[in-house]
Amino acid sequence: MTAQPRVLSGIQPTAGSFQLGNYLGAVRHWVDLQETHDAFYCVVDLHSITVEQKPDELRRNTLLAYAQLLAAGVDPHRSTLFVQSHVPEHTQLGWVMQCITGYGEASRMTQFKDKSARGGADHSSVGLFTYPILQAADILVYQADGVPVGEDQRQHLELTRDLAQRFNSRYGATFTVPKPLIVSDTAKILDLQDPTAKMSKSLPNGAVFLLDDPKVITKRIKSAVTDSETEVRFDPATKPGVSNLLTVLAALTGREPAVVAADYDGRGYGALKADAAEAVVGFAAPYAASVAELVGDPAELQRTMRVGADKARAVAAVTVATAYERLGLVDLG
Ligand code: AQP
Repeated sequence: MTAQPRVLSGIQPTAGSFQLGNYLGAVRHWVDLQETHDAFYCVVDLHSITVEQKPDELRRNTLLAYAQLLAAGVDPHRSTLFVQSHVPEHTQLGWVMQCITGYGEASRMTQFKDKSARGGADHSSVGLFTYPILQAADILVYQADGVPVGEDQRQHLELTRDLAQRFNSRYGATFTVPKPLIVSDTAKILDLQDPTAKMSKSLPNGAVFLLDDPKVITKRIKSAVTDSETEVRFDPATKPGVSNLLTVLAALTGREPAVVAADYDGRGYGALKADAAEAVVGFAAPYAASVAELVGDPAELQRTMRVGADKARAVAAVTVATAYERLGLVDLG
């Protein structure tokens, strides 16, 4: 039997709940990828501290993020599901990667420019600046073959590939050079109040949080910004708000947005919003119940986390030892 290709992905515990875009754009695909890949999934808590977090909230959000991945269908027996800070090899390799990254190269990362613009560059941490380099280490430390990427992460994966190739050519073949994994129908979900921006945990006004009360979710979707026309049509360029609702409803019902649009011929935006809200709540309500059950048993959750961390470390430690040896760092024997 040939080994399955390895895939790596992570999610930040930057809020008490995932938003709808995290699920439709990433996590639901992670669940499917378990069928065909040796999957490594992590809650990237070290990435989340690149912006200030309150310690109690971070602890709670990390447990909730881990529980949400389980509730969404990540199977800890099939996949390696862990918390990034439980595997110190990420930061060990992260330092090595920083040392082979050019300052100018790091400066070109557009996500830093976007995220630092929100709070002002003077208030941004060096960690936010070097975030993509730690992300490269996250991937390379597991020798991942593929990384499921949305458009927003493409540049970071390119950096990861460059760093892997640079290390390999300087010190000998050490890292698998990962490829972008193009997942079909990866939906990019837009902010409900500003459909020119992507939905984000850190922009809570326009986000649908999956662990919110169904009434809150419904209200959020019903007050989504649309446009001054009345025709329901899938046209992301000129009708981003309506198209976003169609994308959500289509993703949750396994159809194409343009096909979904045809159901609303002559019915208007109210009917579309009501159906989109019903579909989201139909998913979110049992999901939230399952998360509540999982966090209600912290000892079991911790046990599952420990198994995941041990499985991850077994792989990561080998990579770091090899990289250190290639670099010329002295081994204690
Ligand atoms: N709106 C979105 N549509 C589709 N996919 C999305 N993802 C995030 N938002 C959308 C995908 O979710 C995965 C995990 O994301 P993350 O939490 O690690 O970081 P992020 O992309 O920065 O997500 P957020 O929600 O916007 O978090 P904050 O506000 O903390 O930065 C990724 O695969 C991402 O593509």
